[in-house]
Amino acid sequence: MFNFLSQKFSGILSWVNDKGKLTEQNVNDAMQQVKEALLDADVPLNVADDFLKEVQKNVVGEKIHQKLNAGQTFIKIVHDKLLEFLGGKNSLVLNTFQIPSVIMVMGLQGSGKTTTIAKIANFISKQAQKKGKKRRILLASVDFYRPAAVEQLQVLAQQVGVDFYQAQYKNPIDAAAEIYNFFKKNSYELLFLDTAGRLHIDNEMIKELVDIDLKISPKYKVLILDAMTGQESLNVARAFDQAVGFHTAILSKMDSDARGGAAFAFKYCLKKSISFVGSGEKIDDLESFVPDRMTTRILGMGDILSLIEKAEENIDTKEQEVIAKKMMSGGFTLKDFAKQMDMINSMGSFQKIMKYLPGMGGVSDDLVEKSKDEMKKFRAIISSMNKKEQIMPEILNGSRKQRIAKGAGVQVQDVNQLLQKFEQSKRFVKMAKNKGQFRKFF
Ligand SMILES: Nc1nc2c(ncn2[C@@H]2O[C@H](COP(=O)(O)OP(=O)(O)OP(=O)(O)O)[C@@H](O)[C@H]2O)c(=O)[nH]1
Ligand SMILES: [Mg+2]
Repeated sequence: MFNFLSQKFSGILSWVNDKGKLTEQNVNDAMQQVKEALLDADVPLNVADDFLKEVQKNVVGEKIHQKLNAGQTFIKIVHDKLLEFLGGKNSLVLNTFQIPSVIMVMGLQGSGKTTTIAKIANFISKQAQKKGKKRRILLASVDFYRPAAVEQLQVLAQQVGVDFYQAQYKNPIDAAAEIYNFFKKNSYELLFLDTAGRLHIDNEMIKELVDIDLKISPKYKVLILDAMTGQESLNVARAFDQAVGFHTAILSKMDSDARGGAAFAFKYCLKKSISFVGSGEKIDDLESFVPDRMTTRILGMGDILSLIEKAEENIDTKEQEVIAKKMMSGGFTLKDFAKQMDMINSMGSFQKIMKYLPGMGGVSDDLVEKSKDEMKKFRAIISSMNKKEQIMPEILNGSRKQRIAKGAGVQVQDVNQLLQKFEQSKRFVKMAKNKGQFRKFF
C-alpha cells in the first residue's frame, strides 16, 4: 500500500533518530529527504511544500520534549502532521452506511466501481454475520453502455450472496427510478447503484449522474478513484465534486505500484474523507481507511493499532499486562516468551498479524508457515528446559543445550536460534520503550 513511502520514511527517521541533537543542518537535510520521498511517492509539489512548511513551523516552535530526544521530537512532529494530512486522529471512518440507504457509486471507466460494490457488499454482510445478523442488500446497475457490465455485477452479487435486480428500462434515469421502487417495495436495507463510467469526464456522463441524483436522491454518493492514475485522480475528484458532488472516496488499486501520493494528498486537497481502499482484485481485498493506522504504516512502525485491536479481541489482558511489565523491567524470561508466542498464535490468522508488525510488511505464505513451525519448535525447546534455565538462559552451556535439544527433538542450532530471537525480542522492546511510541501499547 504505502510501502514505497514507508520504506523511504523509515530510513529517514532512523537516520534522524541517530542524531542526538537537531541542528539547523541536519533538520534541513532531513526535510530535504522527506520532500524527496513525498515527490517520489507522487505527492503533488504544492502539497509536499505545504506539508514541509507545517513541519518546519512546528520544529521551530517546539520545545524539545523532556522525554524525547531531538530526533524523536522531529519524528513526532512529522507523525502528527502526517496524521493531520491523512484525515486527523478522530476523523470519522465511514465504513458503515445508515440503514436504509441508497448508495450511488460513480467513477471513470475501469476505476473499479463494479468490483468495489461487490467488495463493500461483502464487507458489510460479513460484519453483520459476525453479529448474527443478515443485511438485506440489493445491487443494481444502470451501466447500459458497456456490454456485459450489468451481468458482471449480477455474477458478483451471486458470489457475495446478496440480491441483484435487473431493470427493464434501458434509459439510465428511468432504470434508476425503477430500481429505487423495487428497493423500497421489498424493504431492502441498502441499495448499491452501479453507474456507467467514461474514459474522461464529459458532459453526457455528468448530466446522467446529476439526473439520477435528482431522481432518487441517494443518501451517499461515493466516488471510486483509481490510485494507479496518481495525481490525475485528484483532478478527477475535483471535477466530480464540482459537477455532481460526493460524500466520500474510495481509492482502488492501492496494491498496484501506485505510490500512495494521491491518498496522501486527497484529504488535504479535497477536504473529504477516504472511506476504503481497494488492495487487490479479490472480493476480500478491501480495507477501511483509518488515518491513524496509515500514518504508523507510512512511518514504518507497523500497524500497531490494528495489532492491538486484534490482540484485545483474543488475548487475556491481565496476562498481557504482566508480560509487558516484565519486559519493561527486564525480568522477561523465556517462559514469558513462550506465553507470548501462545498469545500470538491465538490471535487467529498469523499472516494478518505479521503484516502489522514493524518490518514485516510483505510476508509470504511460505514465511508464515515457516514461522508457525518455528514457534512450535521454540515451545518444545522451552518446555524441555528446567526452571532455572528458563529464567536465566545465560547459563546455557554446550552440554545443557545438547540435553535440551535432545529433549525437544531438535538440533542444538535450533536452541541457539531461539536464544537469538529471544534477545532480539528483548532488544526490540527496549528500543520501542525508548522511542516512547509504544508506551500506550503497554
Ligand atoms: N489490483 C486491483 N485491481 C482492481 C481493484 N479494483 C478493481 N480492480 C480491477 O480493475 C478492473 C476494472 O474494475 P471494474 O470494477 O470492472 O471497474 P468499473 O469502474 O466498474 O469499470 P466500467 O464498468 O468499465 O466503467 C478489473 O479488472 C478489476 O479486477 C483493486 O483494488 N486492485
Ligand atoms: Mg463497471
